[in-house]
Amino acid sequence: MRKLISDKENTWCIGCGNFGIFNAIRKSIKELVEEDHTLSDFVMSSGIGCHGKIFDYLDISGLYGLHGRALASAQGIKMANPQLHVITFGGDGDSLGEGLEHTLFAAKRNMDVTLILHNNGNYGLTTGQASPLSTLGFKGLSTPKGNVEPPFSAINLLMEAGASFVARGYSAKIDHLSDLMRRAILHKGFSFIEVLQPCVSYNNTYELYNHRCAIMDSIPDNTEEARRLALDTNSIRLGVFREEERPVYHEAVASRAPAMTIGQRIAFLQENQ
Ligand SMILES: Cc1ncc(C[n+]2csc(CCOP(=O)(O)OP(=O)(O)O)c2C)c(N)n1
Ligand code: SF4
Repeated sequence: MRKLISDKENTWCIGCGNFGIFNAIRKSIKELVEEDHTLSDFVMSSGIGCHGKIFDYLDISGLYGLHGRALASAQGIKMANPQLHVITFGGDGDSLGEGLEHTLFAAKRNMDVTLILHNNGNYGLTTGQASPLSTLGFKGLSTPKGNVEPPFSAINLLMEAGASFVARGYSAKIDHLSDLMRRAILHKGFSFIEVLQPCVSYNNTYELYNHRCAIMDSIPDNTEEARRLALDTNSIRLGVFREEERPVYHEAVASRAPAMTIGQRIAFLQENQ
């Protein structure tokens, strides 16, 4: 496990839910490496924000994206080398505000990458502005009298866009979250995990989640039932909402064009610059 921690100083606030996400992904990767993977099978991209600092702390290869553009980088990486498991870390502002279009289209085309959404319900790094997932009434720097916009349902939005694996975890339930991450990484197609992540400085939701989160025993029977469960705020469901197989983008593209090795691709790009 120690191998997966870089030597960079960690500046997340003490108690931040990002630590749980960090520990869960390390656990998933460690287990996969102990089975039949190597560390070089995994690559990450991240957005900009407190969540994005995971890029500095997690010792695997990757690319630090621009704000909202982490999935654009991830898709490029996957197209260039389909053998890799590409894991993207995004914030609720990053992936559903600045980068919403990349998120929806990656899900629509069933790009074979994983998006782990650190949902802390605000823009943490820039000190507490409202995000697309901030709750009604959320008080922060940009909404001192309370947020008047209802939030998106991240789960329902991604199901509607076409994500083939959709799940929700909680950063304080590390074993459960790590299992979800493992399933998401191994899933062939676009996999999305909304992680409920308390931000102790601007949106401390530990008490709410500790009381209301409930792990589902099984995947809902159909999309309608999944949607209904995803919206329940009294019993906040954790687990997999959808897991299905459908054609993935890089294979669909490859089936229409002769396959090229990475070397041939680079030569092709250089010749056609
Ligand atoms: C294009 C662009 N717009 C705005 C910013 C400023 N900015 C940096 S981080 C951030 C908010 C990040 O919020 P979120 O994605 O929810 O991540 P968190 O910090 O909460 O983990 C913003 C607005 C930026 N860096 N780039
Ligand atoms: S501001 Fe919030 S999200 Fe950012 S490190 Fe601190 S607790 Fe975590």
